[in-house]
Amino acid sequence: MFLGLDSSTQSLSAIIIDPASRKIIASHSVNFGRNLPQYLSPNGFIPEGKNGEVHSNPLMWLDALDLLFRELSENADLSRIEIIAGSGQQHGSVYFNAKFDHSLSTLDPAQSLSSQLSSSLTRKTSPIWMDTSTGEECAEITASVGGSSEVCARSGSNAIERFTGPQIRRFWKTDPDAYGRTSRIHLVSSFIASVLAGKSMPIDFGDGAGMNLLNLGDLEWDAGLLNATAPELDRKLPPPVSCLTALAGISTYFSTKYGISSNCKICPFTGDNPASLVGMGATTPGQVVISLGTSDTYFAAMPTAKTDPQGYGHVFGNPAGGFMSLICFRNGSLARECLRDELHVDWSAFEKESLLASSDSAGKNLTLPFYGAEITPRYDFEKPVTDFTEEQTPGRRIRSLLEGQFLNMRLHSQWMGVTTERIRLTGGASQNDGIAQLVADVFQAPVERLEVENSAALGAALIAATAMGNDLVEMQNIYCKPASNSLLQPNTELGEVYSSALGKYAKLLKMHIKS
Ligand code: ADP
Ligand code: XUL
Repeated sequence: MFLGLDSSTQSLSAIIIDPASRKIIASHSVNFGRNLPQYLSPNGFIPEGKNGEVHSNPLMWLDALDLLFRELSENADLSRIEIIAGSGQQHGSVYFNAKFDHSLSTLDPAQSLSSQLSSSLTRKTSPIWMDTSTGEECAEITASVGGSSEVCARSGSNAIERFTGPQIRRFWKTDPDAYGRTSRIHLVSSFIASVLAGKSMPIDFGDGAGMNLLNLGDLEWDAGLLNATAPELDRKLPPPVSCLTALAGISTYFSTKYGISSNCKICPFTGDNPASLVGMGATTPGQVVISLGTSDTYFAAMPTAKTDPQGYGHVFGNPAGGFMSLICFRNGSLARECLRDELHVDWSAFEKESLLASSDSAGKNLTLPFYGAEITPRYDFEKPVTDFTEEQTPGRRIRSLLEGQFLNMRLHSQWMGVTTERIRLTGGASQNDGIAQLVADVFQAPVERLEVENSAALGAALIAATAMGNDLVEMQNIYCKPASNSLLQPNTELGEVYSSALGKYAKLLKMHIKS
């Protein structure tokens, strides 16, 4: 059996698979807000941070780990788990003093993880991906290395506020003493893997690429970026490796306390998006994943390594080898909710039948679908911009907003040069057939939704099975199955309509951003 873990923003989840029986044996989740209310983080982070700061308490992640294993061990036989792999929310970082490695190797099963590791932290809270406080540090790193295109060429992304390098620089600038006392900096992913292994684990390429520190050419830490970020950083970072090889055994803390076999091995953990790429069965080019969550994300395996000339998209490592892209759109469900509330309707107005009623208007009315600041494209929008050729009825406004969102996505993913053979849709809004059909129509590709919802934890379990010698594609064929009746075919009559709307959308966007 193989265990996949995902330590995400709001919860820690586990999926145990048994490839021999082709079954999922157990899945379980601990919700930080609900199950650990003492951390006062209802959504997994400390509310009301100042100056764009969004932090979480790493002790909460440790308590979640103890709680998850306690509850899992009550419901499943953990002695049969051969390998554990996992993923973490990307970009978040955890800071430790020189005592950390010794504390990890001598953990007492009679006590909790958090009580034993808290004195090793040099920074009590961890900046996470929602943090936007590092604009100044991004500018400094960019200037020091020689411009945005240089940072992007080396690391796969422009310097980005939530990325770990700019966050580390800000820590060094604001608390140089604590930075000086820090001898180990982990990502959320490598931190959780280290705790399981009882020793510091390396950082996986996939997740490491979200730091603005990894050189994608040689997959080593980039000396120029390290120097531009903070002093002596090379000594504080674990080495970068692939997540596909189990490099360590389980620590005696976990084997004694939760009945895991002492032969169980641990893989380096990856990021939640690379793990999701695996769990969505999309590690080969041509398969695109669109996640319609709070924000919308578009990610896909890349046929060849290249970077976004406009600097909006990111390049991360693909756990199956090569690279993946990720493009994040801040105005996702939040924008859909704004229009829904403005029109005093519910989600049924976005459903298939309602959208069919406005199908004659396809591509005729344009909306730049942004209710607030956007990152793709980067611009401080205040409200949607419309250019309608027909009267603005509620039905047409909904169609036009959704078309605008997916045209914007199509426009800003063109640089990847991917031929979209199939789209796998996930996230809260993916269950809405109307929205899913518009994705199929705008991209002119079939859309599917999968049976298993937690794609990152599933992907991690598949990585664990692959590390044991199973074939990844075979594992994906077993576990990444479309839910029955979830396939939607594009209306090919709209192919021309949306190709022409794409050009008009691009023109409107350019005009607005310039003005
Ligand atoms: P996240 O993981 O980013 O927290 P989810 O993937 O759980 O978000 O998606 C939650 C969002 O899904 C909600 O904010 C809501 O706007 C949207 N949503 C839920 N149900 C529907 C629906 N039937 N139609 C459209 N959107 C929906
Ligand atoms: C990706 C990103 C988020 C986090 C949390 O760049 O910031 O998707 O990985 O899920």
